[in-house]
Amino acid sequence: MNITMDEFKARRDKVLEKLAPNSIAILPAASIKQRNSDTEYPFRQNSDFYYLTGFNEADAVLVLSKGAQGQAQEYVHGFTLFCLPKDETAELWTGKRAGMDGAKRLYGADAAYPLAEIDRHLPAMLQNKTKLYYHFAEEQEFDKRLNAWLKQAKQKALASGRATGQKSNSFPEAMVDISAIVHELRLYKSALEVETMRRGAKISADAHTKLMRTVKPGLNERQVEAEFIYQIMQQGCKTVAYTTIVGGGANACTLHYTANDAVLQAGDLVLIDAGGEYNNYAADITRTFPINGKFTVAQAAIYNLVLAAQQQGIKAAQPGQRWSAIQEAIVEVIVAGLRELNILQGTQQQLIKKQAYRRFYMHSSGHWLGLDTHDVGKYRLQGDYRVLELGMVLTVEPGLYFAADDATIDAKWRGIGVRIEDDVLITATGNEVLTAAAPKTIAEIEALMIG
Ligand SMILES: [Mn+2]
Repeated sequence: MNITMDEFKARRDKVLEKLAPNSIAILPAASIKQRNSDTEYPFRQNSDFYYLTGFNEADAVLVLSKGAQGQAQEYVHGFTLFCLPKDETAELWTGKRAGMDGAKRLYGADAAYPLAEIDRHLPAMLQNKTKLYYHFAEEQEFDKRLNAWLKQAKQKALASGRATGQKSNSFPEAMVDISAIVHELRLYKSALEVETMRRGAKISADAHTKLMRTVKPGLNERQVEAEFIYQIMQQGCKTVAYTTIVGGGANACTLHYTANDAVLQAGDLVLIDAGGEYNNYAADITRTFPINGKFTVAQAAIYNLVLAAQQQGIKAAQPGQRWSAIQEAIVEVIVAGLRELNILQGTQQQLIKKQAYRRFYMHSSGHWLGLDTHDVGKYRLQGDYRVLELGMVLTVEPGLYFAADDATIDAKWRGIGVRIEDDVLITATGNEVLTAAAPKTIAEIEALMIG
C-alpha cells in the first residue's frame, strides 16, 4: 500500500516532460517549526515535495534539471537531492537520516549533496538554464536564498564573459510557478494512491462508527475528540488530517468550531468533522447524530433533508459531469426541502436564483481530497468549472445550520446544525464512496446507538 519508488520516479519524469527545454525546477522540503524553547511542532512534509520524492526528512531541496546545454559535467543529472548527511551524534537526538548514499540508493537521486554545500552548487546549476520553476512566495527565507543564488549565477556569468570575451545567455530569463504542473498531476490519483486513501477512509469511517457507540450525555466534546484520535492512531494513522471538530448542539452552527470544550447535552445533536492522515493522505468525514441516540422530529426533518441532498450530490459526482453539477443537485434538494418545511417561502426557481438558501447552507459542495485535506488542483479551466474525470477524489458535504438566536425561523429549528460528508472517488462508470462504512441513515444510527 506504500507508494513505490518507481511511482515517485514516474511522477518526476512527468514533471520533467512538462518543463521547458534547458530548464531547472527547485522545490524545498518543509522545515521544522519551533513551538517554544526546545519544543517543535510535529513535522509534516511539504505535500508537493513528498509527492515527487517520498522523502520525509526536513529542509531537503529537490532539483530537477532538464537539458545539459552548457552545463558543467557534474550537474547534468535529472534529479538532485540536497539533504542532511549521516551524522551519528545528530542522529542520536533526532533520528535516522538517509544521507547521501540513501538519497541515491533508496530515493533514486541521480546525485546527492549535503545541504551545507547547497550555496556552492546551486549557482552553478542555475547557469545556462533558460527557465526556473519554483513555488513563489511560499517560504520567505527560501525566496531570499534563491535570490542570492541567482545573483551569484549572474555574477559568474558576467565574470566568465569578461574572462573569455564571449557573451552568453547564462542564467534563467523566466521564472514559472511550478504549482500548476505538480498540482494538475496530483489531482489524478493513481491505483496506489487510491488504495492508500481507501485504507485511510476506512480507518476514519470505523472511528466515526465507534464514536456513535461511545457518545452519551455528560461527555465533554474533548473526550469525543480524544476517542477519535485514539481510534485512528490505533489503526495506523500518524495523526489527524486536520483539526477535529466536535460541536454539540448549537456549536455545530460554527463552521470551523475547534474549541471542543463543551459538555454534550441529551436532546442535542453532535456534529463531528474528523479524518485521519494515512501515509500522508487525508480522509475527511462528517457525521451528525443525537447525543442520546434518538432524533427528535425536528432534528430528523433537517437531517433527512441534508441526507437527501448529499445523496443527490454524490449521484452528480460522475465522470463527464462538471464540478458545479454537485452543488446544483444539492441546492435543488435543499431549497425544495426548506420550502416544504416552510422555512423558505417562494418559488423554487426564484429562491435558487436569489440564493435564499445561503442563510442556512452557506458553503460549497466540497473540495478535492488527497495529500492535503483541501487538496490542490484547479476547480475551473478557462473560466468554466472543470469536468470530473477518472481518478479524482472529492468530498460531498452539504449542511444546514440554524443559529440559536435566529428569531426569523420557528423556534423548533433554532440551534440545529447538520452536515454529512463523504469522500468520493470518480471511477470510469460513476463513483465509489470511500467512506461508506460510516453509518448515515437515521435507522442505521439509531440502531447502532440504542439497539
Ligand atoms: Mn471537508
